[in-house]
Parts: sequence; C-alpha cells; structure tokens
Amino acid sequence: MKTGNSYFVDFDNDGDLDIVGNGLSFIRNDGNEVFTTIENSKFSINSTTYFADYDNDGDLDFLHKGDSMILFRNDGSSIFTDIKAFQKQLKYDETEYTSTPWCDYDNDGDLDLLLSGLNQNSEPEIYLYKNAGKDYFVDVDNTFKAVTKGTTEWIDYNNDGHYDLMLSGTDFNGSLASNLYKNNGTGDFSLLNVKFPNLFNGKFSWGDYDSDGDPDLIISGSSVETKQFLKKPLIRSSEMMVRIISLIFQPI
Ligand SMILES: [Ca+2]
Ligand SMILES: [Ca+2]
Ligand SMILES: [Ca+2]
Ligand SMILES: [Ca+2]
Repeated sequence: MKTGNSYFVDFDNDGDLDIVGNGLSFIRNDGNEVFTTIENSKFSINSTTYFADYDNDGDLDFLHKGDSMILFRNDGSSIFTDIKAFQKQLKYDETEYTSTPWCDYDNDGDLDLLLSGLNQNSEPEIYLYKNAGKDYFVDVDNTFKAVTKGTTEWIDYNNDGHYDLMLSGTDFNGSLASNLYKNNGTGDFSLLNVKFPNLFNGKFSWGDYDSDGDPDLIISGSSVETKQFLKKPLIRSSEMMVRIISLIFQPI
C-alpha cells in the first residue's frame, strides 16, 4: 500500500511556509493564521510529491506521484499548471522507490529526472529523462540495473562535480542488488566494481565521517532473501544489517 504525505513549502516565494496537502490541495499561508485553499482536485489520496524548480524561474514546481505521475509547473499567483505533455513523454506512469528523482546529472544547469518502478508486468524498470527545456523531457538510454523495493539516490561520491547514482533493491530476477554508477561527465555512467552488501529495503546515508573530504556511506537494510522476507514479513533485528563502507570504498 502506498502512503501519502503533506508538505510545508514556500510555493509563492513570500517567505512563509505554505502547505501542499496529500489528497487535498495547495493551501496558501496568507499570514496572521489565515490560510487559503486553492482548489485542485488532481491530487491523489495516496501520494508523494517531489519539489524542484525544474524550469529555473525561481519558484518550486513539483512532480506528484499518486494514481499517475503529474508534473505541475508553478506559474506564480498560486497558479499551478498540469504539464499534460509530460505524461505523454513518460514510458509508464507508475513509479515507486525513487528517493531523489530530481538531479542535474549532466550539469547543464537544469534538473533532470530519474524514475524507477514497476511496469505493467510488475518488472522493475528505470528511466533517465533529460530536461530539454520548455517542459520537455527526453528519455535517455541508460545501462542501470533496474531495481524495486529499494532506493535510488544521487550522490557525488568522488567529488568531481558530477552526480553519481546509487541503486539498491530487488532486480528483475528477484535477486538483491546494490550498485554504484560513476557519472563520467560525458552523459554516460560506468558501473563501479565495488562489492556492496545486497540488502532488501536498503537505505543509504552519506557523510564524511573520517573528515578526509569525500562522502562515506552507511548502508542499512535486511539481508534476508526476498522469498524469505515475503514468507516472514517481520524482520528480526538480528537480520538487520548496517555497514560502514568507507573501509573498502575508496574514491577512484
Ligand atoms: Ca509562502
Ligand atoms: Ca519553477
Ligand atoms: Ca540537466
Ligand atoms: Ca561524481
């Protein structure tokens, strides 16, 4: 079952926090405890929203993931425009387990999109969409191993100014996979030959714990196989794993 969220964001750039509500609408903070609901019936009850200024006009736009994937462009004056052409560009409209979909992976100054999830045959798929401007996103070929029930995360692990991609989850064959792809800065990525723990429902946390200037990784999740997990939905704490990767994971 999906879960929904509500968010505090300053969508009208007036310095106070407004509300974007799960299954509700945009609620503008007008100050003095006055809130104005802006009608919008397109929100799904169970939804997640990813905010980003994808058109670089200084206000927050957002991707709304509910029953379908909708891109809203913030046009100011509390007007949000459903970019219908965006949905037509998508290969599919159902996506899950994407942690950080927005990232300027090609360093051209605009935010691009990574979407991963299950297709209609319940197979994991992953798509990288390059922001081509004017609300248009181009599907870029990628060599990422698609996973589900895990995490995808952008991180510049080697401090070269290009965002790299970490993927963890269950692959097409039902096997657990954790992979880090180095962004070569030329529009393509290389799979790093680093053996990460393969974890179910893996989560990453990056931080420079040894203060040597590069981010280190804590990866946590369950080591149980998918089949075992499904038979045994409660994970015992002894089966949980947390590892600090820094010892084996050196920048290249
Ligand atoms: Ca505001
Ligand atoms: Ca914007
Ligand atoms: Ca970009
Ligand atoms: Ca990098």
